[in-house]
Amino acid sequence: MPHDLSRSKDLLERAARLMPGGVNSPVRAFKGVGGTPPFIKSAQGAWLTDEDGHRYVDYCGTWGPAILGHAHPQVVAAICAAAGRGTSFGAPTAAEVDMAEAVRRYYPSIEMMRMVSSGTEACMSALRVARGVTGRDGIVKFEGCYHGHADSLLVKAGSGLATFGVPTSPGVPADLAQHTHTLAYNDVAGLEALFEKRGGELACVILEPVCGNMGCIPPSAAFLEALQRVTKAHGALLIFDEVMTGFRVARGGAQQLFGVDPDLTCLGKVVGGGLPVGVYGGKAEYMRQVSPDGPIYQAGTLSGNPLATAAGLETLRLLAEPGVFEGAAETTATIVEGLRRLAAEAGVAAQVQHVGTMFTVFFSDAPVTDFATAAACDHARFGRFHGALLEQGVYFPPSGYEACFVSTAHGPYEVERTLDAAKVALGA
Ligand code: KE4
Repeated sequence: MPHDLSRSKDLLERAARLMPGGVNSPVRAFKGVGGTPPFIKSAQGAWLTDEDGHRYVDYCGTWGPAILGHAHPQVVAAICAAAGRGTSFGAPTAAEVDMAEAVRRYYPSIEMMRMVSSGTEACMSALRVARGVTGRDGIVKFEGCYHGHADSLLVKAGSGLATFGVPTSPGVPADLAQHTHTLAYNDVAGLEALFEKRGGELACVILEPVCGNMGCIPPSAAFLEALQRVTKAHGALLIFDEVMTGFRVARGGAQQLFGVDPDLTCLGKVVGGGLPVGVYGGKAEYMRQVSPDGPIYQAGTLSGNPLATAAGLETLRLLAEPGVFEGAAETTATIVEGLRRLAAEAGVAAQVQHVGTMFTVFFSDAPVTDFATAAACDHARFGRFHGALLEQGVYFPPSGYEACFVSTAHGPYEVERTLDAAKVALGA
């Protein structure tokens, strides 16, 4: 008996008259899995509550930020205290210095940085720095990787676009898109050939160092080695888009996990503790080219906003405590092992791929290593799996091209509820 979503249905009808798809970000519309998206009324710890009173163990984690769970009391208190001192000044604050010093401690490669208000802004600005310092227009990205919706990056983007099967977005000027070269993730030969042919034109390579926007896909060691080698050999910058992987695959992100020293890094999500924050930064020689020190322009009214900075600072402070991240990573491993066991027992072809506190269930009989193999998975089955989980109070991200996120608030009870629901949903 499908659970009653009357209030959500009514709200969706009203919303759809005023917002495309009735949502403020496409993937929230559930087009990738079907059905009515529950409108969420509140969230606490690992749990969501929708407008019809249904509760769900949450694995969307607001797409990554909620690593401490929802409405963590100390994060909420920090936001409230900041709000009482004023929500925005448009002037420098001590908290921004504290935030930059905290980010630097976690990411030694980020010698200098700039705070912005979203991952899109961070990636867009990092591209501009790479193009500005090299004087080159060409960029390289990988099919299925998503770096926000800046024009140059909406070329075979993953995530929402992949769900809609739209390889490029209308509205992106062709003479801009031509500068974006798209390769297959983990394609070492393709990367080497492109640089052999066009190395002198390429400003940078940008990638998700562990993919999350076509599901959770780790890089091969050979791919990571080639990325560092060819960018250095041809004077192009290596940009790690760690908006999702930052503080998720390790406290210090994929660059800590894999021992890579990228030229530029983008952060978002966790770094803002659920409020709008992005960060881009890297080697000082490059970042000193950014206005007002240098000629590369970038600005933002709410950049370094006191509330977002307070939420981010408190999140990073709590995450630094020994055992906090490790606990969420251990919980993730327990869930992943349980899902693998249940799929095997049910005779279901599934790859459960995970790194740190993020994982994806791919319905495929072979490991998923790039966009082509992600697209070849049984996404109709994922839609049935997702719907059956939702009916039983477990909320996975509404697309087979996304990653599930585990928080420090997920405990044994949430794991038990999740695996019990998955046992049923694997038969859907
Ligand atoms: P935002 O502009 O959405 O803050 O960040 C863009 C972005 C950049 N880089 C990576 C690796 C990202 O994952 C994202 C955004 N992630 C998606 C989830 N796949 C956000 C969810 C959505 O689009 O609604």
